[in-house]
Amino acid sequence: MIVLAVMVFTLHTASARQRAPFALWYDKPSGTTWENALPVGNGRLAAMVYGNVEQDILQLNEGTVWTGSPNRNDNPDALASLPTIRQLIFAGKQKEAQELARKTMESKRSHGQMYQPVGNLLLYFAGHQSYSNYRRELDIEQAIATTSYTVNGIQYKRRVFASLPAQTIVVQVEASEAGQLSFTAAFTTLQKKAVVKVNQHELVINGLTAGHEGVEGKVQFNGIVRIVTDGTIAQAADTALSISQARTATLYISMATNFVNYQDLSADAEKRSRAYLQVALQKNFPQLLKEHVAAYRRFYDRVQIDLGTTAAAALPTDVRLQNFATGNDPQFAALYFQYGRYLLIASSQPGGQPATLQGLWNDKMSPPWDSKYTININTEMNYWPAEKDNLPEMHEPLIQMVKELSVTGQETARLMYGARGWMAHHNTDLWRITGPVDNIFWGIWSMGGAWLSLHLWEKYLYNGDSKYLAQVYPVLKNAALFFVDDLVEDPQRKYLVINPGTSPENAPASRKGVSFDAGCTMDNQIVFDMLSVAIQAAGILQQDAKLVDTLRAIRNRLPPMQIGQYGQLQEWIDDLDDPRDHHRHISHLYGLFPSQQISAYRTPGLFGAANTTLLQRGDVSTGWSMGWKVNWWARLLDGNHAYQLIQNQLSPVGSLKDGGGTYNNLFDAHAPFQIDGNFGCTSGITEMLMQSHDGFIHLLPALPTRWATGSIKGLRTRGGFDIVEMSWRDGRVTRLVIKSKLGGNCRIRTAQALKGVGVVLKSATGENPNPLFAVPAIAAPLVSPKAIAAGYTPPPTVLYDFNTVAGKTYTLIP
Ligand code: FUC
Repeated sequence: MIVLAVMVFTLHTASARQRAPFALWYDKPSGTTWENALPVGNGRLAAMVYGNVEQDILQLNEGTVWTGSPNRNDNPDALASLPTIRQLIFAGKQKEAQELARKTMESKRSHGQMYQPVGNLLLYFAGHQSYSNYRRELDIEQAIATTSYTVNGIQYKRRVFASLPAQTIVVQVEASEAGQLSFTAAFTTLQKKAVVKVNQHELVINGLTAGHEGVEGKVQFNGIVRIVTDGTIAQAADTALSISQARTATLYISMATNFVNYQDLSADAEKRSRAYLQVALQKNFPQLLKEHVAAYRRFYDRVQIDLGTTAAAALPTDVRLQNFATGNDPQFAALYFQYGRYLLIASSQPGGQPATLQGLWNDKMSPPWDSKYTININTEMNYWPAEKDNLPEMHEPLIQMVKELSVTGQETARLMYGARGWMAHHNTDLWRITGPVDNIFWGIWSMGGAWLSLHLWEKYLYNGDSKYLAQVYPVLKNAALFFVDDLVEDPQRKYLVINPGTSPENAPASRKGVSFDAGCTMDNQIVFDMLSVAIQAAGILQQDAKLVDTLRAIRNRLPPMQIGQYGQLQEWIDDLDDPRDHHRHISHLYGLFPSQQISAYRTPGLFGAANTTLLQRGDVSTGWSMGWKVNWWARLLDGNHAYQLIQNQLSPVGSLKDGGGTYNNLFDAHAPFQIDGNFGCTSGITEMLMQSHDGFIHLLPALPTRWATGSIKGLRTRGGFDIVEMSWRDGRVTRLVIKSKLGGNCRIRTAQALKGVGVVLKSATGENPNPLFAVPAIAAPLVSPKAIAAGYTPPPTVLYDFNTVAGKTYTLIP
């Protein structure tokens, strides 16, 4: 153990000069650009490290510093007007329905509260105007941000990390010679109701967040920066400390609030913050560093990826970003993949809040879309990598939020829709609001609760843990129960539909500005999945047999997916799609990803239609939309098109016409910064290499020519298997090592012949009997007479099956 710890430490010291293969690094400071700064975080505390030489900035966040206080935002007038709204929509008067809903359904209270920063820690280094040997980096193998440079022959180094075990952000500033380190530390904040003071060797901030949209601000927050040094400390101003004649100084940054949960603000912020600080102060910098690196690596080290390395990998990160779309830098994609895993570990930890639109990193008092939770795609996207990229613990804050929404959303279901169960509209926040948010065009969408609930089920498909399933079952059941009461019969077609519904944020070209409709494709798909999941979960747990019969009967009456006049998958129940529509939301392709309703092997017609739709919508778009497209092209088994999207997404912001891209710190750009695209693309890269949604583990389903040779270790699959190792050369698997965690049969799809080492592979057909690969049967698609979509014939593959024993590892070779 001790030997290992020493090794880790020396390795790190070496990496300050020689770059770690998985690091972001730059030869210039960030200046004043936040999107140049480097993020660290422990799921609760976060800092953006600018690495400026003379005046460094650490912009600080704590995950529960939000405006407002416990509140609800339902509109109680909705229920009385619902029958009229429904009738108008069925009568083709969508516009009138929407206008009525503007009065009766739109929230007259909060449209969501804002996630806000605590403040900035500023470090002034007098006399450091001219420097040499400058370098700043974020080593994502160890989660440490380092800035180093030389002034007058003295080397200076600053290291910053956000420690999970110590619950503090730790900064170490050092000079290569004794007595040569002098700087001033100050705390600033944009918060209006905050006071900064100096308390001996500490800077202390205490504040109260603001009110917003009529909801009083009641979050009290505290931050303490304690400085420990071998030099001298003196008060420099009302709000600043100066350190002089030192060799090193360690800054312990502690932050906390009075937030206990979405309905309880009874904690003592300063007491909490001091308690964290006291624990951290027991340890010195090397001890804190060692335990931080060990805690981080427990998650990070589970997955390793190698897509090949070219000379381009030696260049600074911003230069690699400039060159990526036109060059050959496969390691950059691997770095971006691991950066997604880094960001999830840093922004989402058990006991904390889920990653917001900006993860845990926000410097603005009024951030874009409040930096809250947009649950009609963005929040779900944040968690796509969690299970498959071996970070299931990071999924927990989302699961906890869904459990809480299943409580607050009951009142919304009852009050606004007269329904049992629970629901949420298209946004939520720290207070778990479930009423509609924003203008009526966007806000009336009833699927937020159900889509999020499907994450709870997805976790089960990976862990096979029926105790866990029993614990989350009430959430799943009640999300389905909402639909039992809320679906209504379409008088003409006789289907059961959601009315009013929308295809998120889009409207047919013929009904500009009117999103309201009934039986929208994505609504049908999510209802289908939610009912299927509740049916399967009830079956496994042997509960609610009568309800299951009801759910089955309802599911049989949902509208099937339809193929329209341009060969496209229809977005609406009528064939209204415009093939020139390039809208960033392509919600009806939910059925292709993340859902498994559209499959190359089970539904070739729909698969062809999905392909047509995606071609019509085009490639370049906002960052998160491009991230989703990487997953879609992977599911469409087109690795080179998926790679094209990665090239688009990893283009410098401003270089794509009408699109997002990537900032120098590799944050995804909507633009502005939104972290969803980072996570979406990480998920997409995984889907290119391995998929497990369709009743089998598909090896290299969408490998681009650029990644002909490589390996990946540590991915997880549905069914309870770990891909211990998958190596490939010239596009063909050379070795697959797979660990069975739960036993049961394992089914593999591959484009080549494989044989088992000490295990006999049978060729397989039909449904996979392993219940953790459960793929619900779906209704046959409706193909309109005018449809031009050709069915799709997938490239030839073989399907193998073998029995496994829990805990055993199996090797397959060509
Ligand atoms: C949805 C998207 C926007 C943005 C916002 C946060 O409204 O349509 O593009 O991502 O969420």
